[in-house]
Amino acid sequence: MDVVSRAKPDPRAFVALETTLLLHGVPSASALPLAHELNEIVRSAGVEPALVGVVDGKPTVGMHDDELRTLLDAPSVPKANTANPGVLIHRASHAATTVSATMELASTAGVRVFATGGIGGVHPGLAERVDISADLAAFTRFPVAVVTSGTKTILDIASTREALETLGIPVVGFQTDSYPAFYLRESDLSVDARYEDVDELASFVHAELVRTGRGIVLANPIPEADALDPQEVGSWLAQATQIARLRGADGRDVTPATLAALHEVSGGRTLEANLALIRANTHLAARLSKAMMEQV
Ligand code: PSU
Ligand code: MN
Repeated sequence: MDVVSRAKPDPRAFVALETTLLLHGVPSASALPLAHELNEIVRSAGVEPALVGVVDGKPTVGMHDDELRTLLDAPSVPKANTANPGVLIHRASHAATTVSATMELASTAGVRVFATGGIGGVHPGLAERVDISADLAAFTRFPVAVVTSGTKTILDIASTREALETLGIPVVGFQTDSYPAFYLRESDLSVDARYEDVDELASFVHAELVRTGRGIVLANPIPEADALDPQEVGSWLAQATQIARLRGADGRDVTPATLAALHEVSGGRTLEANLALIRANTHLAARLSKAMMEQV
């Protein structure tokens, strides 16, 4: 694939960041400050950020600030998983890339580490049919380690964990035995292995990417101080799911609509937690990328 890659000269010195969480996951006022903050977090660890998205039909790894502003100012930017970037590129459209499409573009550019908030997964049935994120299959195809606070609490986390298992995707926990549940540090599900320090993790990630040529889920629990109360999350989620359904959210809109409704009914508490976990994941991804560079 032809990608505009600015992750040069050494793509291993870059950490990929995605545009969907900026354009569809947080309120528009939070997007630019968050992007700048994430860039700083990555740079302070001694590596470089590479924001991934599609600008005027050009798949881009390492978007400039003015390109991000162009997307933020556009009236609406389609969300792209691995199914639709081709059409959007062909039509010279912009696109915000989800985890799956970001993994594809990052791996094409040779970037090996990527930070997001929470990967997609199996939805609990907002519609009366199965809805499984394209993120899961992307791990079987693209050699990128994705730092994530587990699976978004809006999803069926147990079924998502099973799907990861079925697809044979390695799920490793950073300083945790439990598969994290986004706003919550723990679920009653486990990871395949626990790593205690970044150097040890870097050595495993490098070896595994080389061994398989496929992706890795690096589960990093939300910082303790930012984790939310499970009971509160449960009641907000019931309301938010209702609201998203009433608003007619369907297909690719389900995740953004549910997140937005949650931010509303929680009076911004879920947004604060979401921002905190994205920052923490970005910090870990940057440290990991730095450690991987130093090992080879
Ligand atoms: N993490 C967040 N907020 C988000 C996402 C991740 O904290 O909005 C995005 C990612 O782009 C992920 C997408 O790939 O949600 C999943 O969407 P879907 O369920 O439609 O696959
Ligand atoms: Mn879906």
